[in-house]
Amino acid sequence: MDQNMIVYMNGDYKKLADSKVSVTDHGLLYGDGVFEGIRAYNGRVFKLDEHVKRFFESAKAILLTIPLTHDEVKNIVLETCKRNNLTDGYIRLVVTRGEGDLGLSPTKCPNPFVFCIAATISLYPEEMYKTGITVITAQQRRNNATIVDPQIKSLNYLNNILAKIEANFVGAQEAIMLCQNGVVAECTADNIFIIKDGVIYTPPVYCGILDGITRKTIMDLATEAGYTVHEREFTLYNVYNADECFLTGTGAECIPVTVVDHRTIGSGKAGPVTEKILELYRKIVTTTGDPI
Ligand code: PXG
Repeated sequence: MDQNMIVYMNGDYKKLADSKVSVTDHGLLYGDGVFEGIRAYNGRVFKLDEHVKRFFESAKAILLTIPLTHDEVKNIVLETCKRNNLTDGYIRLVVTRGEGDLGLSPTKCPNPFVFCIAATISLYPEEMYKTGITVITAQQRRNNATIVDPQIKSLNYLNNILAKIEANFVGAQEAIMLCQNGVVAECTADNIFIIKDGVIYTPPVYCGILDGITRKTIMDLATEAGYTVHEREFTLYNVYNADECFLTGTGAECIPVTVVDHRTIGSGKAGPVTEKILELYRKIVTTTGDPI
């Protein structure tokens, strides 16, 4: 990354080269913290309020008090983009428990550490939005919501990383993760949708998934466009026999899935509903959002 890039760190804007984190920060020692991944398109930050809201809600769930207001966090994101002349890119907003001693307890961490990076992200190549991607089902099950609720966008992503490694091993782009009871949950950094007989299905949040902002945006866009969208549990059988399947996420947008565990999905290329939804999504991301 460009070492001259400007990063927000607890009240200061510094060059990346000078933005150091202590080895005693509990974000590093224990994954104790939460984050957001946000996109900017065309000089605007997409769904900034929703991301900031989820940032505070994740922090509340882990009893971490962010020493800032919602509006202050919004301004940090916008200002970090501005200082990097960023019009299109990826923003990483993070709060860690801060520096502490070598024990687990956060009581020794008086100062949460907030930082924000505005940069770029490697995306799926454009042709994959036509050909679709290949996914496998991971052996690794998604964290159970009674252990660490996947609604918390925490700094501990090992559950997802282990599933991603399984996909990498076999040359697949993503991995479907199942809940403990075997129903489909989500992918490692994306929510999942299937389409059968013109109806759109996505697993409910109580299955133990991240309450994705792209997921919600796409459910709303699809409903407005006249599709029926159900939040309903389904199994791999339903994925294999779907007419279409796509994944949603801030990074992936709405990416078609055309092969799952060696089964071809639908026609084997991006289906008409997926293409329509991607078109609607690309329109809304480039025409709405908070100006930088
Ligand atoms: N599930 C999980 C587990 C995620 O991490 C999503 C679903 C989609 O959520 P949103 O709110 O983005 O629609 C995510 C999002 C990265 C990266 O660094 C990861 C995400 C988003 C952006 C970038 O790889 N995860």
